[in-house]
Amino acid sequence: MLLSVLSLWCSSLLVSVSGAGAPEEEMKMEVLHKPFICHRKSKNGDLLLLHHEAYFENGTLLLSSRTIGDKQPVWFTLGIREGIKGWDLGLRDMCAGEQRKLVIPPSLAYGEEGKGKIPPKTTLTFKIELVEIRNGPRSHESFQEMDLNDDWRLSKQEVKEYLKKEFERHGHPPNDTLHEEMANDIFTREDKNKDGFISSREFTYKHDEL
Ligand SMILES: *[C@@H]1O[C@H](CO)[C@@H](O)[C@H](O)[C@H]1NC(C)=O
Ligand SMILES: *[C@@H]1O[C@H](CO)[C@@H](O)[C@H](O)[C@H]1NC(C)=O
Ligand SMILES: [Ca+2]
Ligand SMILES: [Ca+2]
Repeated sequence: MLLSVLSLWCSSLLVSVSGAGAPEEEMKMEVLHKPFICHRKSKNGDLLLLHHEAYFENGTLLLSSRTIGDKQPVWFTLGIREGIKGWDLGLRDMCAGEQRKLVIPPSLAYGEEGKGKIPPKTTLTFKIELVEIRNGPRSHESFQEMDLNDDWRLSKQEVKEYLKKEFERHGHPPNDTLHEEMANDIFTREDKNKDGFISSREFTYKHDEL
């Protein structure tokens, strides 16, 4: 009883949120498999390693990451419009090991024009398997890891420390001259207001893509 009331409430909410007119423009998401254990759920800024298959509405397979290129899953950064809008919306709060089906209308995919083999106004169905989630380079967690004195801004020294650690983690000997050069380069690009620090805001927002 409670459940049916809840789902009724949710679906009416959905309709009111999606707004006037075009209910056919809504994306449909279905969970095909939910793993038993879920340590964390995907959020914007995360790096997602995933397999994907895309189908046309008539059921024809458009492409599959399992058969193209090196047949490996691909990395995708969530929430920065790296791919189509439908992916940014449909791959949130997802667990590693989870499988989803997304039916994505053209407005959230390749639109009125289409692209390559995708005709104009195409609804695409994706089957996505999320293999792994990692902190994106622009994530809150990465910032906190770099901000050694917790003052919510990164000094050049903190950036150099981070570069040194990253080098060691990947088996390269640290190189002060090189880290200094890299840090200078990073500050030239990222320290927008030239106050000598990269603020959490300067760090988090990708400047061109949003
Ligand atoms: C299915 O639709 C796509 C896109 O419109 C088209 O390229 C493909 O030939 C169709 N396949 C069949 C079997 O009709
Ligand atoms: C350190 O980096 C500098 C600048 O890139 C380079 O010229 C130098 O050869 C490097 N030193 C070592 C020991 O790798
Ligand atoms: Ca700091
Ligand atoms: Ca700054």
